[in-house]
Amino acid sequence: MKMTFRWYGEKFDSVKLWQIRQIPGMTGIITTLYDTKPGDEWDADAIARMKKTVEDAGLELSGIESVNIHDAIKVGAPERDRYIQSYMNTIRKLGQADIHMICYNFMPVFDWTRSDLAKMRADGSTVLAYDQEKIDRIDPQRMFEQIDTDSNGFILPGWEPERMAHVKELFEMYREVDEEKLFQNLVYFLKAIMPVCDEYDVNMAIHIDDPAWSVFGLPRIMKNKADLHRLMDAVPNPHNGVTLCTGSLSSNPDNDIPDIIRSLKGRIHFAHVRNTRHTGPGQFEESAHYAADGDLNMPEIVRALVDIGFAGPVRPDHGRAIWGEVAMPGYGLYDRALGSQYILGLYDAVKSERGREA
Ligand code: DNO
Repeated sequence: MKMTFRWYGEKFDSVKLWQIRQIPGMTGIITTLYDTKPGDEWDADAIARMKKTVEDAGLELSGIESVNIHDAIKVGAPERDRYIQSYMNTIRKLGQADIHMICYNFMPVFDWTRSDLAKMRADGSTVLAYDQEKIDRIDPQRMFEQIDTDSNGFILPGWEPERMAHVKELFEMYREVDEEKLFQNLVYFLKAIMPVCDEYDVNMAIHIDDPAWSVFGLPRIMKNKADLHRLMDAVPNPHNGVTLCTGSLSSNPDNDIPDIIRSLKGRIHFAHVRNTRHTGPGQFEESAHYAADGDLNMPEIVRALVDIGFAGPVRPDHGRAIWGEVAMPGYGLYDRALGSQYILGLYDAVKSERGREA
């Protein structure tokens, strides 16, 4: 596995590439053209500049998170073919630039959802948290306003103000879309783009729904092992794969993450590794990556990734806000740097164990 760090670009991120470079074992960057909107066709020069910036800092551009999908594709609107065409053009340009992994999600309206962006812990650090009861009491438009106000002046991924200005219309678009329709629209999209992915060897890696259940009555289709396998089987091309996000899967404690990892051998193209702590039914908070700080069996998760021979990019996922850092919630430097070292420590331990067994 290759250790990577998510970075939003010079204009949008408080973290600098030179800082990321100094994290031991860090080889790559996961980034995006953060000022593109879902549906935009990416510009080849902008891709080249983004890549050069990363490489000039001594790092590799290991993949894109995300090339977001236009809602017309998700709802199966008549204009979807036009948007699929422009998505294919973007894939082509990324492939030509030697970028071979795209993370995306197929969640309606909202990307990930949290009720709290800065929940205070006993140690004075703050974390992202989710409480279904709070979500049930809030109107989606208010939810966006709250997220926008609490995000330290940063635009959060998937919560672009331009889209959120139309929350009501977006909900309207999804009125007739149930889980089955959404799934069929995803399959339609993937079948259409697979020939370009084959030609340019680009891996598509769908992100798990976060949290892994329906929010605001909207359909969610990437929630568990069965959902993932249904999609892998519906489009059996190896370029159709998964972003194995441990935090999102763990929102539902019934998900056995090491088992899911082992069952997806060859189809995991990207891994987000983080830990969460359940505080009640439908309630969790993100914790430090260190296993004992949360509920996840982190050593077993890393062991499962080694077992399936996972060689793709992995990144520490959301970190706590610590040491007074002001950053995009979840995306500061310090705790993610700590997280990466913990994951690498587990990885080294598993590898050396294996060496002794061999
Ligand atoms: C949140 C992220 C998501 C993720 C997208 C992938 O912090 O995990 O925004 O990047 O769902 O498209």
